Amino acid sequence: MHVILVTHSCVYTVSFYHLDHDYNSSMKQLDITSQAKSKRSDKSWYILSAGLIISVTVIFILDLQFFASTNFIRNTLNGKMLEVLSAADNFTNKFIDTMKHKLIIIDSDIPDSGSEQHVSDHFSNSNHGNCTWPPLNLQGRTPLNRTDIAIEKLDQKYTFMADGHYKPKNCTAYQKIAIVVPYRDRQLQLRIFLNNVIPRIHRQQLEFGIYIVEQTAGSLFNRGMLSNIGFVQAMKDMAYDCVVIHDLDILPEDDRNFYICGDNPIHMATKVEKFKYRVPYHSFAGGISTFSKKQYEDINGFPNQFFGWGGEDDELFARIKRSNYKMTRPFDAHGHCGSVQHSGQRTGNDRMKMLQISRKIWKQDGLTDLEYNLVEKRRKQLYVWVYADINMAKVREKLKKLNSPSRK
Ligand code: BGN
Repeated sequence: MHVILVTHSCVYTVSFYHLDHDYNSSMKQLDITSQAKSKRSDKSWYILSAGLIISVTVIFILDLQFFASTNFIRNTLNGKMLEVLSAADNFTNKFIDTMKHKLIIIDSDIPDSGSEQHVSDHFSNSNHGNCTWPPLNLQGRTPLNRTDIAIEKLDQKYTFMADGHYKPKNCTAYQKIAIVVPYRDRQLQLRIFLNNVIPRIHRQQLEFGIYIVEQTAGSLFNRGMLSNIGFVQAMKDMAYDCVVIHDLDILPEDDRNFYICGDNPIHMATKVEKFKYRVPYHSFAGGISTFSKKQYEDINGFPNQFFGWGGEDDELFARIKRSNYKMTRPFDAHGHCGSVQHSGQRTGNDRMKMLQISRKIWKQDGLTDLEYNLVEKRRKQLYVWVYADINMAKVREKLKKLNSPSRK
């Protein structure tokens, strides 16, 4: 952090000095009078000091923001001080805006070392549309809207959507995005999801389709498999550039956290409210993550074998690494996500064991062996409802074969 700050300060000072130096040399070439020269060199001190003052102020504000993010200080500060810090946070957000093309690559070989290992430009795919990018009407960080609004009212609010799809009218979007949401029995959260996510992606001027992938009653909830089903069903509809696997209850609070794909998968749910706006652990890949079609196919999608809560996102992170991708995260200040409370899910009791087995069978367990029964696919105004039946006994039967000693 401080290396960056000191570099900043040097760059400012040196550039101010150079500005002045260039000015002086051009004056020399014009052969101006010595009086004018001495006036100019007096001025150079002003410019140099101004440079230093600006640098020190920027360092101070960035430092405030840095200290605000450390637990110790956060826990010991009272409300007043937090107000000051949040003002500093806002200032930094604006300052950091100039860096919005950057993502941070997580180096999973260095656990718990913080995420700021490398900064990469993720826009190398040149096949972009002609809508202004980055979009001009972003609102930065705004709180979630938690009001429960009836679906009919939401339909009236978002008339720009039809058949669960939106396409900018006057330009071609930067990317076409499929939002895939594994779902079961959470109608209130669904309405809040739609009322927050739709306007945010709309402001990002992206073309998008929303797929709510619901699992029939019977088997334990399988987030991984529902994600794979959503991926397949979305790609059947059109050539999406990017698929976003999105939890229903984790919602971005910042427009600058873009629903897009890059050269590497992107983990968008960096700082989630329910984890006190901190990354819960270094390789956390849950909540919201984005993949280009190729990336999702290269990692063989999510595992199908994780039934019940937990573990499938850890296996996802491992797949990304095994496929020589690096998970990336939005710039620190942009990754805030709110969470919408709901009652707990049944945990997957064998998830530790599954994580072990998956290391060996991941190439056979995922998109490549996906089997399900599509009960219904219905296009509503705000989303495509995919209703799928997953037969746990049958899926687990496959695991026995994949994991049999003769195949090791
Ligand atoms: C982890 C879960 C993740 C979950 C995060 C955050 C497991 C695997 C066994 C260690 N992983 O503990 O799936 O996203 O918590 O809630 O349970």
